[in-house]
Amino acid sequence: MSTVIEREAQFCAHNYHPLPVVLVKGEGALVWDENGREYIDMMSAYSAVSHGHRHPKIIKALETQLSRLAIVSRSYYTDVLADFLQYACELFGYDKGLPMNTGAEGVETALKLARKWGYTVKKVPADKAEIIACHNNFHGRTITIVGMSSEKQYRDGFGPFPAGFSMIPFGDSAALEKAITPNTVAFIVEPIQGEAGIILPPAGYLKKCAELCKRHNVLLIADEIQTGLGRTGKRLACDHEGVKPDLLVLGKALGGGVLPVSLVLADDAIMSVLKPGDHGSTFGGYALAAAVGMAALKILEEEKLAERATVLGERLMKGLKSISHPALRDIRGKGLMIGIEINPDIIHGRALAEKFLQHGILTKETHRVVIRLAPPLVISEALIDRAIETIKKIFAEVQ
Ligand code: IF1
Repeated sequence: MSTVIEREAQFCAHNYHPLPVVLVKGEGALVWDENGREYIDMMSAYSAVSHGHRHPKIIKALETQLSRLAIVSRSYYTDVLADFLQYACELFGYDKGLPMNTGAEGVETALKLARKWGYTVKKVPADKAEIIACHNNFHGRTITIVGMSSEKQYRDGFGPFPAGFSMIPFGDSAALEKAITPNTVAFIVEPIQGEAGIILPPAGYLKKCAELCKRHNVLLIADEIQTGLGRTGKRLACDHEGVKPDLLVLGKALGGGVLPVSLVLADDAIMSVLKPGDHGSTFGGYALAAAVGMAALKILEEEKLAERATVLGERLMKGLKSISHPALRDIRGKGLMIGIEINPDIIHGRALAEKFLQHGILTKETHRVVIRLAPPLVISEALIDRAIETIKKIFAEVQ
């Protein structure tokens, strides 16, 4: 009788290389495998589970809505979408939101809005709109988005790519100024680069980029799909610099750890370029998503998840920085978005992630040399301390 792992390997495309564990239950910051073994989740499904696994208020909102209506499509109104979008617009200070599902769909929506705004408002010549992105960005996996990626593996075999995209070094505002042309309609950036290995830009970088975008009539698109919703210790990572992007893209944790929910927020000057039928999605803004998205935002505020990320992030960072080991190259991050960079000559990221697993911690390496630590923002101090003690033990074992 083949195991679950063997059958997933047989019937699922091999587009991932999962760690050797079969997870069956989650609660808060803990998950359990098929043998009943407990793990501290320090990955939160790539920051989609900031509210913790199966947050009671998320489950309640989902079950309540599910008992009434799941989806009718945006061909009709429902009694929950306006509540969700009004709450989001008032919370983040925008006129309107365009609801989608995955982060990539949110990014694609922002790119389309920027291009159409470029042609109808900025009067860029037809099909000449240019969008600037950063080297080592990660904005999703669609052909357009990997077309503006510098990561070879994300592009190989998927060309040709759409025109109208250029890339500049992350963290260098002078490079942005040089790259802007009269046809530039937008600059898209992650306030902290996640997949690239938790890369923080120099202080003031985002503010400088916002000023340059304003000066050159270029839209600033902030991809806060991973950094947003409290993860870095503020409601949005842009809040650390008081930057208000023209287009704000949210995702991951907006789905409360149960559904894919993404959202693009903008003011009417931009949103009004879209007419009925210009853009859409079967599930975008459906009743379940609106109910869960509303609950996710309310919990963010009521349980002060951003403040928790600051306090618990400092505790975790302090504990990690007390570890000294030749394999440790750098420990960096903001709030509860932390990366441990290691020397791959001593131990590879994957091997270290497997050691973490053996010691009861779920995490994942990125680019072989960074272990990402991003637990649910609801994690307790006790579990943070247990994770620190465990990580100390792990490094004590690494030769
Ligand atoms: C994979 C990365 C994390 C994202 C940002 C948009 C998206 C993501 C800043 C797209 C998604 C996920 C995708 C997942 C692995 C994971 C990841 F390593 F790929 F980059 F988290 F760091 N913007 N990130 O981080 O959102 O369409 O996935 O909902 O593709 O392997 P999505």
